[in-house]
Amino acid sequence: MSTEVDWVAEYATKKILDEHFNWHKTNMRSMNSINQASNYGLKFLTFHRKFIGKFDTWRKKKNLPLLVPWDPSTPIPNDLPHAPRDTNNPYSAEPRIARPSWLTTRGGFIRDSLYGYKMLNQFRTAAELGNAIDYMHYAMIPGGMASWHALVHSTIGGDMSSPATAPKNPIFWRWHKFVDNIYAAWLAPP
Ligand SMILES: [Cu+2]
Repeated sequence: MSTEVDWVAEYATKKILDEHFNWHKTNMRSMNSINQASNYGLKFLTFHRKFIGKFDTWRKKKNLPLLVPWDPSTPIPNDLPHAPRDTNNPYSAEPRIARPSWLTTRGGFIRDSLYGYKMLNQFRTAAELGNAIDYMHYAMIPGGMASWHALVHSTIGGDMSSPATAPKNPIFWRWHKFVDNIYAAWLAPP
């Protein structure tokens, strides 16, 4: 019986990995302050939507179930083993990878660090939403924190820590499905 791991292994060819790597190479996240007005976030959301959508098209043709989202506050499902990976329970290693309240319709007390918004429907454009999800990784700035998107990737580690290899790890696809569902919720508020 084939599993999700087999489907990803078959689908994530060098061509697919290169497509993802080249996109990230040509669309560099800009610095925090510049990012506030940048269109990067829109491109980030639309590229990844198309990228995972093509995988679903492939799956549909083979009569396989479509991608389901993975919530980073839950352990990586047991049916998705993959090496190399630093942890199968990234949330216990780094609780800040949970979906921030500013990415929910209900909202909360914490503000996103680019615009200061407290809930999903405060984002005025998809560009703002994408920028807030994936602003520049600030490893090099004292006290700075990686964007939510980058933090999930780096906490899982291994293949997930580089855009050249991330799509090899089956959790990549479910993680990006989760991000895409947030984008969908912003596009069509309930
Ligand atoms: Cu990516």
